[in-house]
Amino acid sequence: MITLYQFAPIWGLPDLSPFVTKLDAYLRMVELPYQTVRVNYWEAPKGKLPAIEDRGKKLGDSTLIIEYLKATYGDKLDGHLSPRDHATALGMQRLIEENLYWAGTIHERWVLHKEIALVQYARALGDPPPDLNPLRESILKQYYGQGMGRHSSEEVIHIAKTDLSALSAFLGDRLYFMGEQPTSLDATAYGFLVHFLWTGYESELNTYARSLLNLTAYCRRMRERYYGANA
Ligand SMILES: N[C@@H](CCC(=O)N[C@@H](CS)C(=O)NCC(=O)O)C(=O)O
Repeated sequence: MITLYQFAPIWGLPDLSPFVTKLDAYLRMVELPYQTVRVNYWEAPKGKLPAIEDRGKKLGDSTLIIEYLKATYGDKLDGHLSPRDHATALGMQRLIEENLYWAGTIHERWVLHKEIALVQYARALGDPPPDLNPLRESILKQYYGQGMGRHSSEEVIHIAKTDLSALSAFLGDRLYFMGEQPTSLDATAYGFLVHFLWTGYESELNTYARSLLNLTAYCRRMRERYYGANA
């Protein structure tokens, strides 16, 4: 059975990391049996989570893992997409994972409201809660290196809202991000959007995300389909 290495569940979500939530959603979407195991991120193959172990191999990076799962177990979700649709889906995935992640998740949890990570994450991770200040230092360096950390908070929130609006406009009134059928882009979209919609804290960005009603309806639809009606 596949082992999914994770940080820890929080706020009723499968994990505190949107990348882990994405992979958890993907595994459910393709109905591959898996077990979750909590580990220290520095023990993971790339020093980040998620990671998996399967058939004696350990792999890191959610996107490379999904490529491996497709190659090993077949591609149940994306086979019908044209090369152009694949390219569009990849662009949307990168928007979410490479931009919205930094402007939304990282900025909110480690910069703007640092107690979310230092207190809420720490509590979820263990008793006694670990000191996450060293990780925060490392994340702040990554945030600056990525470039988002050079903007003011007002600018970063503006950037994140622009991404969320684009996602809402792209989804429109379709059931899933690439049409009437779920694709692997939905694992990313769901995995990241629930981290704005269904968190245990309030913020300007969460309020904005919740005002985009098609995104909320979409996440409910995904949750009902893959996590059960009462999830
Ligand atoms: N590209 C990676 C990103 C994973 C990632 O950034 N994970 C974060 C948590 S959301 C992490 O493990 N951070 C620890 C660190 O940066 O030291 C993927 O798709 O899995």
